[in-house]
Amino acid sequence: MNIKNYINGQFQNPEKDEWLDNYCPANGEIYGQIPNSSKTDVEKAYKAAKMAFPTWSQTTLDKRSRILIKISELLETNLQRFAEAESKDNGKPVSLAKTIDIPRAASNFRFFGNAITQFASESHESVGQQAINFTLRQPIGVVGCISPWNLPLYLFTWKIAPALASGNCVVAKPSEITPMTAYLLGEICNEAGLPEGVLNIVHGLGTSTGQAIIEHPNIKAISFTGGTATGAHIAKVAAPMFKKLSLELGGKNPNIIFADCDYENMLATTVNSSFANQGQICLCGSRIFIEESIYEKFKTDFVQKVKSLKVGHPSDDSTQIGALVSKPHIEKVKQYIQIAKEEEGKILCGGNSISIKNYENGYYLEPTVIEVPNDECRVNQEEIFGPVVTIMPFKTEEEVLQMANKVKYGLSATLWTNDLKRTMRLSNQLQTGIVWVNTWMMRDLRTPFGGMKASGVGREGGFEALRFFTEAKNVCIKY
Ligand code: TXE
Repeated sequence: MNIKNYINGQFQNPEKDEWLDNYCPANGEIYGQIPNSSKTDVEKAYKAAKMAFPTWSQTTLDKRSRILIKISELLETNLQRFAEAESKDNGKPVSLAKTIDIPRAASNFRFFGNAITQFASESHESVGQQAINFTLRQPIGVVGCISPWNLPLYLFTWKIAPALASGNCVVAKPSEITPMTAYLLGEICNEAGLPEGVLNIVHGLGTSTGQAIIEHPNIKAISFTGGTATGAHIAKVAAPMFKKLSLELGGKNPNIIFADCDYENMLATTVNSSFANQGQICLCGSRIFIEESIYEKFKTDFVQKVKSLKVGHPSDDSTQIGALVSKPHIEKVKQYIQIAKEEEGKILCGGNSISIKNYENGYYLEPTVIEVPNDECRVNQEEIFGPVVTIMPFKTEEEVLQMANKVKYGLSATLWTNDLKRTMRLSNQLQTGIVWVNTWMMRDLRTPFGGMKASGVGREGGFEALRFFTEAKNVCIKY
């Protein structure tokens, strides 16, 4: 199935008629083409957004909210269709897309449709000076949203929904590897009555289409989720143009397990936090540190559970691990397994590609557990972003804290303990934007989401996102 750009409410071919192949990771076959949009297409999208801005930014909050909630409802009505499309494009199990990705995309629109009706700005009375200040929170204008392939519609809408709710018009680009659900979203936006030009979706490579968005002099804010190297490049391009930037980048998150934890709950959640979505979530706990006294027990139980995970075709209901997203990506992940061996890591289970009957060319990999000799080896420091985790024991709280913080990333950390004082000490000292205690990936959309260090700049979620997508203007009135 071929897809098109969505510009000014219409589906359009790219001006230069350049196309990219779209692969199905489950069988390795090309199943459609997508535009590789040029600067000209991005300019068209920008112009449509600019034209739409005066009216959309003056549309009442009630009306904006109703339209966003309508989009949310339509996504729910089309759950099966969207989940199948997401799975076909990305390789994730349909069951996962149906329970996580698409419901969350719907929640993003519902949440920000509601949040904008509760968003308020500050006022400051200058006591003794007969003056009052108040803050106007005004939409920025035309903003750019660029998203990755791991949670395609989920992350695409996580940016678009707050941008639209706060009155901006958007030029958005999904990952060229997983463009399908973003394409389908255009149809839903028309059906929900989103005025033309308010949201424009252009498809293509990061280096052509994405580059044209970040370089555009009048696209004044960029919200990006993706790799750290790309984030650094975007920052370099955007900084001299003084664009507002929100960057959600990679992670290499510690999962710290103390002997006093609720063991069964920890074990089940750790399997999930290691391998959900084939380990392709920036929040996956890919470095597992276990307190020495339970290390051997954990090792045996964990490996046994991981070995029983079913790798299979994404549309098979019993599949727990689907296909990785692309051929280059599975090659990259396999290279890390090789590096682990060279670094004297011990492969406790997994490590090999899997051939699934009738889908022999799909990108399937066994979930892999590596026992590492130290925390400084490459597989423990670099983001692999696949179904691969490392495990190693620790002796003391101080030691594990030091290892947890000794990476360039700082997105999230998971802590398993029932000791409240320890929870507080570590939560204070972990250098991450998110700390989960006795749980993983439990999300409340009102909370600030994002990372420190090489994991990014800024926070998304709740009012943080609405603040990002607005300019604060202070008005001071002397009376
Ligand atoms: O991401 P890219 P890639 C990590 C993960 C992965 C690595 C690289 O480790 O192996 O990043 O993945 C667009 N101007 N994460 O190469 O390239 C691109 O088209 C503007 C973590 O697939 O960063 C896509 O839409 N845009 C991550 C988006 O950026 C550009 C999720 C992300 O692609 C661009 C995915 C440019 N010059 C990968 N170049 C997470 N944090 O969740 C690329 N893009």
